[in-house]
Amino acid sequence: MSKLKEKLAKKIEEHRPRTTRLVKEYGDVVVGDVKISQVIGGMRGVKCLVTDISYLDPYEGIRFRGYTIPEIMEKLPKPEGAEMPYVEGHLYLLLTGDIPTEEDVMEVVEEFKSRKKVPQYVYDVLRTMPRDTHPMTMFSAAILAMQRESVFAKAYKEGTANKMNYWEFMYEDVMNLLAKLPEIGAYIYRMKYKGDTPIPSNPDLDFGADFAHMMGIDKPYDDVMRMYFILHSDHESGNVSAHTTHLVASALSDAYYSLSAGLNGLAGPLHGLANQEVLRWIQNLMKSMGDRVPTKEELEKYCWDTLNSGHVIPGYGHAVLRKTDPRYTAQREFALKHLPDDPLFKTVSLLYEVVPPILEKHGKAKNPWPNVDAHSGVIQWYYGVREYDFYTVLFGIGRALGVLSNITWDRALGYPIERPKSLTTDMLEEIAGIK
Ligand code: CMX
Repeated sequence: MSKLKEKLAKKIEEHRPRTTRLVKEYGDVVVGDVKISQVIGGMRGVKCLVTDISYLDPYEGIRFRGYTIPEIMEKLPKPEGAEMPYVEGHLYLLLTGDIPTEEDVMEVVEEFKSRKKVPQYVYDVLRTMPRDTHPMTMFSAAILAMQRESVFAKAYKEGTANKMNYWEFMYEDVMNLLAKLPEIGAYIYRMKYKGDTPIPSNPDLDFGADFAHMMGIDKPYDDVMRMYFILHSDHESGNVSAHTTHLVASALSDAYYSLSAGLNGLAGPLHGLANQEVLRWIQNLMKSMGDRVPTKEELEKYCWDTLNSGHVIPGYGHAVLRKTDPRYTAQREFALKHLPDDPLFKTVSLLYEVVPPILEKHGKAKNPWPNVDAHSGVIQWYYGVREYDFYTVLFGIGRALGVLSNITWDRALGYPIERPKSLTTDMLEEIAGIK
């Protein structure tokens, strides 16, 4: 057993009595009321999920296992000469709750290396799809195609899996799957956009560096991607990709089925696809200006035109956050250091000044501030990844770290199949006293 798995086993043993006690002794304690507006309104704010992996405070933003983004960037071990931490160290933290030592991280790096070979049939599946298929469809299909590899599904079928050891099989699937995602993502990119010239994985490189290598992009893109994958990893359990992955896994579907489903949710324009939408939206504007940075007045007009035509301003607003997303801030700081004079970055910075007061005046969005997607595309664009349809795949590789850690813990803590109750409109009218 790997040291990470051993540590996880210990953490799970320690944690299980807490969950059992809450259910058995305090199961009837009321957590909160649910209003009709929440029942109809996408369950906003209803407290009905548990995760210890990340917590999203509306004003402070995300904390991973209790650590803010700046703390994560400072405390996690980094490769020599790198600005950003190992992605593998972040996974260690998400799974165990502990900051890993350099040695702990190197073990995960080695574990990934031993699991990263992608089966040939995955490439065959990708190659049979029409080349203009959206890269998120390809990414999700590749993951689903690998379901036959699931050790969880095999153990369940053979009867060796039970409620106490489900997590051990889930862990194996999770590690096998995560190790392969950079190669699948980069393969889709090079096949689709770079004249079908995939670059083989370099077995000596860590997660972020190997991804940059397979994309064919030089330093500091390895650091860009380490930052990117870490920032996008987890955002509590209620967002569409996390919740879907958790929900599907609650039926004891394995990690392949669950992640593929979660990614299909990430592919929606109100969720992960917003980073593609931001770039498309800004590019349309810049094209109409002859590729120059628009003035503040021009940007204001463009924002109002967007709103008045009934569309959202992509990259702004959030269901939970009520301030600038710290994931936006982290990327902005990187951009200020590495690409301060880039025209696209200048436009994004100008939008940061222009959009919040407009959304406030517009009076609909509860949060006028930028979210992570407002910034992600600009940095990719600067380093040469200009095919913005691909951006959500990058988000998906990062998001997999969080949602797969979560479903490992879901199985460890014996969370049951999810099944909220529906009401009819008649019933709601009766509750409201109007029927
Ligand atoms: N531009 C224009 N209108 C917006 C808006 C924006 N950026 N954000 C919210 N609104 C509108 C909503 O569409 C809604 O309008 P209606 O009452 O007409 O339906 C109203 O303001 C209230 O919405 P809200 O409670 O503030 O926001 P929600 O929790 O319903 O939705 C989100 C959150 C992110 C989907 C929404 O802010 C949005 O559509 N933003 C633009 C897309 C985006 O950036 N998505 C990425 C989010 C991060 C991620 O998941 O990746």
